[in-house]
Amino acid sequence: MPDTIAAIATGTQIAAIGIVRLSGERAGEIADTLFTPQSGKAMSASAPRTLVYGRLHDREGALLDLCLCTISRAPHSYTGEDTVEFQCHGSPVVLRTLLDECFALGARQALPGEFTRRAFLNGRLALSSAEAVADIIDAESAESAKNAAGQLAGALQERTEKIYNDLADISAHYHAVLDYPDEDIEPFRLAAYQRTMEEAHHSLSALLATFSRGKLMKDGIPAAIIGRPNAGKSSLLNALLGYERAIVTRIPGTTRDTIEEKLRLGPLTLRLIDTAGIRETDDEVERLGVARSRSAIERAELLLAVLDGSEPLTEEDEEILAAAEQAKHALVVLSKKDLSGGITVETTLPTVNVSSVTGEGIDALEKAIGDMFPLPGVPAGEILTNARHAEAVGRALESLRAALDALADGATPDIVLTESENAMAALGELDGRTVRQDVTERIFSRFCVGK
Ligand SMILES: Nc1nc2c(ncn2[C@@H]2O[C@H](COP(=O)(O)OP(=O)(O)OP(=O)(O)O)[C@@H](O)[C@H]2O)c(=O)[nH]1
Ligand SMILES: [Mg+2]
Repeated sequence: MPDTIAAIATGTQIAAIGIVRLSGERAGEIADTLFTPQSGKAMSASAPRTLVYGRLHDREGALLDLCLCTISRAPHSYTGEDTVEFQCHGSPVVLRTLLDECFALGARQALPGEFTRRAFLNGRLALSSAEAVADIIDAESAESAKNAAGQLAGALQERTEKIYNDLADISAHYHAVLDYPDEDIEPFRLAAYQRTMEEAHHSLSALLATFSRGKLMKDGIPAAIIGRPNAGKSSLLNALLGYERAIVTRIPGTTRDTIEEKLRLGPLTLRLIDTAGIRETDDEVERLGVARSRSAIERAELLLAVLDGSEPLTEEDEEILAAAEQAKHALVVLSKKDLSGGITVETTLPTVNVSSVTGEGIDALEKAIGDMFPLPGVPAGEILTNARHAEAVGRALESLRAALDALADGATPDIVLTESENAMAALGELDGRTVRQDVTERIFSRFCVGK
């Protein structure tokens, strides 16, 4: 068992409960020194995976807290090693003192993600499940958290493992025929291989198709509010957020810089970006702002094109409409519905009339945005959200396609075999069985300390 690591698992804020966890050879011995169960028995003699009430004290016996402690024995623990968790009152001071006592007794500070890394290295978690631990912690919506929970429970692994095993069967058969030509082994079953690989290709293509939506689910949807000066962009930002985030005046050119705020809309997380009104200007600051607006348009997944609904369209409005029509997703927002002089706009884009002053139309706008980004109709856990996973699935698909082409062309068996094994290697990177060590190190270094 490697050295013993310790960390505060619950952060540094004051809270009702705070947890210090230990993993490694000395975990039990440290618990015995610092914790006395009410029963009088040693903690290391307590039943594993059971909460034990008692007195937490320092090495000299001075009382630190009354708390709960639980011990798990290798390999039946999260990390696969002996582990101890102290559930104390959530006082940062108590937790820090306890941690220092653990260090004095031979534990060392855990690195970011080190508990989960040990769980992976000890075969307790597939790599894709270990990554889902970070995703569930970082999730910004219930849907995102549910998908991460599904992946934590092995949804991706199950899906890819079946394909991996089918390909491994093909591979084994190929090797048997090629390596032992004299034995009485059934000859190649090319039609069956083809069917298996077609099915695998189909399943992985469907999985990869979820990634574009999955990425937006995980990272949020960059949504730029664009329009000419005074169109009502900042007012719309404020109305959507529900508070006065951006300065609003009747002077055109009020917003000079982009302003970004997160907005939760049911299952969606928008990264709303208010921009400087786009126009030709001699003012240097405003010109820089307009350049930022244009770059926000480039980066946005969704454009909210705001047109002043109380005034006739201008040339600048036409330019905004043209940009929106080019975008991946866009909505036209006709602002200032409460004022008279309503205009109509000819566009194929969905159009919503709103008043940021009265709030009229804001619900309809939110609904229209939601309708643009439906979730893929697949079980939780089967939406790809991780670029590393998508990249590996993409490579597996390329190799499968090459293997299928080789089969169809009547190529020599070794070509089919090589491509099929390349596909297996790519799939193995998902659950971690064929992943390079520097890749796993990079993955776990992004975790928080204590996880
Ligand atoms: N009556 C009414 N006035 C509005 C509405 N939305 C915005 N306005 C007014 O229009 C003017 C410009 O609003 P802003 O939200 O600052 O417009 P903007 O598009 O951000 O303007 P710039 O930052 O200059 O590009 C202000 O006087 C707002 O009060 C609305 O729904 N109804
Ligand atoms: Mg503004």
